Amino acid sequence: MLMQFGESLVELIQGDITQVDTDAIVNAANSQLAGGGGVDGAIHRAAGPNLMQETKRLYPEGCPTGSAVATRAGNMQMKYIFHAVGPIWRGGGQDEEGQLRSACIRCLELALEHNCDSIAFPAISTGVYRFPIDLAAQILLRTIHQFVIENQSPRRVVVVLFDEGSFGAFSQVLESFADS
Ligand code: AR6
Repeated sequence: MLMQFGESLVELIQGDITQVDTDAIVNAANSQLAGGGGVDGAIHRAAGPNLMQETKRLYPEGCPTGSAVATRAGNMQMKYIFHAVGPIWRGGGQDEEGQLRSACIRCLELALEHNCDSIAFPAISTGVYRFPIDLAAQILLRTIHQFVIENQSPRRVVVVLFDEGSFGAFSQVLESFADS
């Protein structure tokens, strides 16, 4: 599914983010940047052990929740990985929405800083961290919309959904942009 946001094209696909052809991909990391399962595990497996070495060297203190840091992409074809730390869902009263938004904004800023014309996001926080998928879709897509309208960049934003349910939730939210 495709939609034009100003000068930028936003694309939803179902698949594996390690296989996309964008300049940068976003990882759903933890604040220790310690690696783990889910999309983080898949990215580290595809990138190889150099990724963990580089991450530890550049960011020994990790990365705060609601932010993101950049590394190269090891054995993968993209230029960068932006390691975003989304919030753990604790019911919504602990600024989880604001933290998801700021992690997403930081990734888009990193794309600008590193001259990336294209970036791919996974559904940050919606796996192990249990953020509700519909709310996550609204936050991610609204944040992307606002950022690309204001900055005319990145020109291509791909959101990669791993499973059919997530793809359906994001598709519904993206469709609602067509009516607004
Ligand atoms: N490509 C795209 N999306 C994927 C892939 C993939 N290869 N694999 C899983 N997903 P999660 P979180 C989807 O749990 O909730 C890790 O252990 C998945 O289906 O990966 O932010 C980290 O180290 C879900 O929709 O990330 C942290 O400790 C989405 O990616 C913690 O989990 C996010 O699920 C972060 O939890």
